[in-house]
Amino acid sequence: MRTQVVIVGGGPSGLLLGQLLHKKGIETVVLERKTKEYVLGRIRAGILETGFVNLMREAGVAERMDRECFIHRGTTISYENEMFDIDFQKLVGQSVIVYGQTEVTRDLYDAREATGGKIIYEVDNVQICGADSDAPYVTFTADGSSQRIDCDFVAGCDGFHGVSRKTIPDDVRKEYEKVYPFGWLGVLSETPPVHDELIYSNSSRGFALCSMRNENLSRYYIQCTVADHVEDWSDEAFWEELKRRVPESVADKLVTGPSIEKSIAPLRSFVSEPMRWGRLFLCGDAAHIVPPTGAKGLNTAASDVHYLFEGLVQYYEDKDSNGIDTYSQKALARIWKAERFSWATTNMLHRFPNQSDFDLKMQRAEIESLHYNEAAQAWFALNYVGLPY
Ligand code: RFL
Ligand code: PHB
Repeated sequence: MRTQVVIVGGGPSGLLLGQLLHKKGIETVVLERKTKEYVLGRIRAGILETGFVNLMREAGVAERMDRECFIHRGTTISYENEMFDIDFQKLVGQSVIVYGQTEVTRDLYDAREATGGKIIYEVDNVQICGADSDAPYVTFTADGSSQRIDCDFVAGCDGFHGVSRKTIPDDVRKEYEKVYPFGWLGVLSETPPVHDELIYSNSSRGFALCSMRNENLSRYYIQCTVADHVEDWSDEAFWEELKRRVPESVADKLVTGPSIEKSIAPLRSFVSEPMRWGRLFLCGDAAHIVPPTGAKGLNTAASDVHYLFEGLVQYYEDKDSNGIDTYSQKALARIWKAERFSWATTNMLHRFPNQSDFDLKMQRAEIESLHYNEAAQAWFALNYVGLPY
């Protein structure tokens, strides 16, 4: 089999890239390790930047998103019983939207199926070969047989645990990593959200986040230890702990109910450089991870997709390789800023083991600076709504 671009990974990065390229008449094959149902079962991101929204529109897959999403003009931060709003619209003239990653992925799968784009599910033993030559190819097993696809380029969109990044030789690749000594325990419940904006809460018992998907679907998170297991947390224990970590006025309003999903995510900052090796390009979680505190993971994946899409179109339409040659540099410049923001918000809002009294005072001073200083709020807002591409 032959195609122009093999996309390894059928998560949001791979599917969005595939759809954008399809609109330009560039042929792709997507290889996905799991089933479609499995990918759609993962509950992840909720907040999308304008850049992401624009890419969905450009790909022609924004109709349901534009109809069903919720616009968020700002966000709320709390510390103990204090609460304040950061009004993005007023400060930087932009908003974000709430539209779940599950829905984004569903829309992208529907579009790919409607346009007859090829996706091969449940692939195994994916190997990217000849990426440093002019004739790359990908081998894998599917339906019990070994297969090979020859191509011009390979897009490695296979997430943090994929094979693409590891295809880049050790002496070329440099990885930067910070693992945090805690995780997030998340619950999805069919209850009305407790507040009209998201609440990011710093409390002496640890971080909490009140988020949502729609008027009757709430998403809550609490900081937990790395040793915690989902089975150790009954719904009742989760709600009790959440109530202790938000201001009393919020706890009093909280509507609880059975969880329909409960999971623990570890927190990590990670960047792998470079994001290109020959004809292989890394995109999204395959190249970088942020802790979810800044809501940047899927949004940085989207900026990679944007730069790679532009580069590939320039290559095919204008026979100009400048875009793909500068891909890694452009993508990384934006990613490091999102890494910094995610790391800084994580530091500001979580409790760390062995935090000294001095460390706690510093954290408090940082939150108060944000509370009472409009310039600090504008800086936060600029990063939260997303830096320009
Ligand atoms: P994904 O989603 O991991 O998809 C990769 C796909 O590749 C497949 N795969 C392979 N396929 C073929 N061969 C192989 N060898 C393969 N190995 C893996 C996998 O099965 C999968 O389908 O990566 P992608 O597409 O780069 O998308 C990244 C986003 O999923 C991720 O950054 C976000 O979910 C992060 N994130 C958030 N991002 C935001 O922008 N805003 C948020 O509000 C936000 N909240 C979150 C989050 C992530 C969370 N967790 C669980 C880590 C909240 C949480 C709790
Ligand atoms: C979510 O709704 O899942 C969510 C929202 C904001 C974040 C992280 C996760 O920062």
